[in-house]
Amino acid sequence: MNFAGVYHRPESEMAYLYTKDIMHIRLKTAKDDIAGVSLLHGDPYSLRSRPDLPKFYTQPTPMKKIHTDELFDYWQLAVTEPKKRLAYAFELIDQSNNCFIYSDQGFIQPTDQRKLNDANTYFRMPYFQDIDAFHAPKWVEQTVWYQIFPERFANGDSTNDPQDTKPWNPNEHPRRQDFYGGDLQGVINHLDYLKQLGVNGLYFNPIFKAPSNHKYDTQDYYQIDPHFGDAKLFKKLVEQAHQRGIRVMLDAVFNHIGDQSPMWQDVLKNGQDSKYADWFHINRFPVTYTPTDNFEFAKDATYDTFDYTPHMPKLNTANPKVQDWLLDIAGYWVREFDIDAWRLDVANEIDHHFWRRFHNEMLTLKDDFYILGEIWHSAQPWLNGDEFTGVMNYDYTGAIINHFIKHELSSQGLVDRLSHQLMLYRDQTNAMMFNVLDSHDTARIMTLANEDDQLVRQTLAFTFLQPGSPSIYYGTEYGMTGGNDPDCRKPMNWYPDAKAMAMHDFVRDLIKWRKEHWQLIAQGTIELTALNDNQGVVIKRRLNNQQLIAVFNTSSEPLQVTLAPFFAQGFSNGILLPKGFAVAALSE
Ligand code: ARE
Ligand code: CA
Repeated sequence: MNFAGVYHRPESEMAYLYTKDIMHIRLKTAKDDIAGVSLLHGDPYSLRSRPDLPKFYTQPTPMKKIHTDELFDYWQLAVTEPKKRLAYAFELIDQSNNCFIYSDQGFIQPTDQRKLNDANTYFRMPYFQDIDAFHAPKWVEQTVWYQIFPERFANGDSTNDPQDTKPWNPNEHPRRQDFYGGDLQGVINHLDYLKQLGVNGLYFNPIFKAPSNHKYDTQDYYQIDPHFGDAKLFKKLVEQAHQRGIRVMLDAVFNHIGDQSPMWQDVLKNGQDSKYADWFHINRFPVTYTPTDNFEFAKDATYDTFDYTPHMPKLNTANPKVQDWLLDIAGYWVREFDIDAWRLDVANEIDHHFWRRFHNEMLTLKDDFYILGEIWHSAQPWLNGDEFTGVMNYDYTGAIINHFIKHELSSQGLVDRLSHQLMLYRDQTNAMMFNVLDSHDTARIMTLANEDDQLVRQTLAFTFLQPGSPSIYYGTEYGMTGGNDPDCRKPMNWYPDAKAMAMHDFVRDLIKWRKEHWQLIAQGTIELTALNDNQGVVIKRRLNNQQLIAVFNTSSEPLQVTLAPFFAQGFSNGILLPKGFAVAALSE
């Protein structure tokens, strides 16, 4: 037995409340090392009161191997305990039939009655505290998101256009400073379009007053940018979206503020004497500042910034005054405008202390509020139930692109990667992920796929079968193209040709399917299998009697697939999958 490969951590994603009285327990062991794992479990107090019994638990309960990645096997079991307090340990049998018990005191022999009768031997969940559990807002499980970059979605009011607004041309390559006149009225005008497409959540890039076209350099968090509209119009937008069953998520840019903000301007003017001096991370006075796009400048700046841009001085969120102010802003848009979610910009560079306050305040205002962090790497520290509900799943994006499109990751590599990611989080957290193939920060999937429509359809279908909510970046439904920022921000193509319409109908059907089967996708188990010789991937989802099998041919050749091993019975055998195609079967 590879003892060093065995790992468990209480009260983490390896031992958590799934519902208020069901706990999920996980164990990690070295890949292919262990033949079987069972859980010894019971109420710790019953052990003390019955010292005569050899074991306080009844029978060890077998755990299921639910995932495997490059290095490890992952075992899981759902348990409950009438007294809502749990002591547990793992009984492991290796390939040569040796048995060991893995406990809070390390490995012990199964014959060691003295240790087995000692409550302190066991891992503990001292009490099932529902208030500490990770709670997933139900509506998110049923949501298909649509991301809108407001300056580029639709121009519904030419009277608010910025100076030098360019004609709306979806084929043009936008430059960094260009304006095209998109606004909130444009979104309102297309709410019925979005409703027909089937999406039921809108994620807006920033809409507050800011000089740039992307508005990540906020000047005033309490004001809608005048080029987009005003508070009254935004209120109307939220109301009309809600009437159509569509939720609204805004972008909270709290890591930094824009250099045109009154706070930063005051620091520039008054230096150390500014009442905002400790609102920022200033390393030395006097503050030297050159408003330039040249990132080289900020490498030696006197203050901390987002990335190396002088336009975005970093806020000191450890300062209680800054915290109170940001929380007031966050609350204002929930209370007064009834938004349903915040997406948190550069969420990983802001302190956990602030995010815990943020979580408490938002959930007090709306108990099913969704908090989405922008984090590009693994995010366990933020996803324990007291900070974020989900993160933008760019880790997933990378794996999909590397396998389906770049072919730098094998089928087995993809399965390993996705399985690994799923095991970083609680099952209910996986259902809260925001799964994107592209966004305003990346090249568009159509361009990455070399404009191969079929390949894009395949990655979309694959994404819609994953735990988590899929998000469509505006224009993906019409197969829009675009390289990295700013090219991925072209004006929306409102005059689709036949090819674009075919993609639209595919996306619409996929959304409809996802919404009809939300329970299976959000709550069902998932099994991923690589097909031999790097030919593709099989996804198996199951919830009660409902079962879905989808086979994706990701090789460059047609592929003969025998479905029999994946199904108990009843499905036809030997389907020929053309290159870049997927087949799915559903049994109710
Ligand atoms: C753009 C260009 C720069 C250019 C600058 C000049 O990207 O190359 O020099 O303009 O003006 C916003 C705008 C961007 C703008 C940026 C700075 O949308 O167009 O940059 O402001 O002015 C990391 C962060 C992540 C961040 C990305 C961009 O971790 O939080 O970088 N994303 C958010 C938003 C952006 C926004 C900002 C932050 C700033 O979503 O739209 O930019 O408010 C790897 C790393 C990630 C890294 C990622 C992308 O995978 O792991 O950490 O994300 O690459 O670079
Ligand atoms: Ca306009």
